[in-house]
Amino acid sequence: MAAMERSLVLVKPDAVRDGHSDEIIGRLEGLGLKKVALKTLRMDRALAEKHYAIHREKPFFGELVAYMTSAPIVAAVFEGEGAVARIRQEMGATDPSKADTGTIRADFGRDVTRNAVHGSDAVETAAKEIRLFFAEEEIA
Ligand code: D4T
Repeated sequence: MAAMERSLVLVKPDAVRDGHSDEIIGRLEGLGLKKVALKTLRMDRALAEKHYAIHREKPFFGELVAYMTSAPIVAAVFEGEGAVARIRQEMGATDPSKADTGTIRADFGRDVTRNAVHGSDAVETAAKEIRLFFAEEEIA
């Protein structure tokens, strides 16, 4: 049986602005995962650089940080068995044009940067990411 896990989900600026955040969060709740934290915020540069620190040397880092700080996002923590992998499956491939039909990125992503959603890629990453966005007292 898959272990109880937490994952950080970010609904990215275009998806929030287009009014898709409730639908995206709802699809994840529909997997049977528990939403234990939720907030809308505008990421500042320092937060975006920490969240994407692993990509610092990548050619797209500057564009990614500029994008993620360009407008409000919705951040959520989901909890459940196998939450990390199940959320990533529901999100679809990084490039929306390659994402499976019916996935969040296929339905709401525009391109590889404006790809609608972020989900933690591992349990250890999730713990670090969640700490960047939420105080423990903000998580149910
Ligand atoms: P995250 O981590 O946001 O859930 O995305 P993925 O795990 O699916 O994708 P990733 O780590 O390869 O990329 C992280 C983040 O960078 C953006 N990106 C990626 C971008 O802006 N331009 C690019 O060329 C690539 C490859 C999208 C997700």
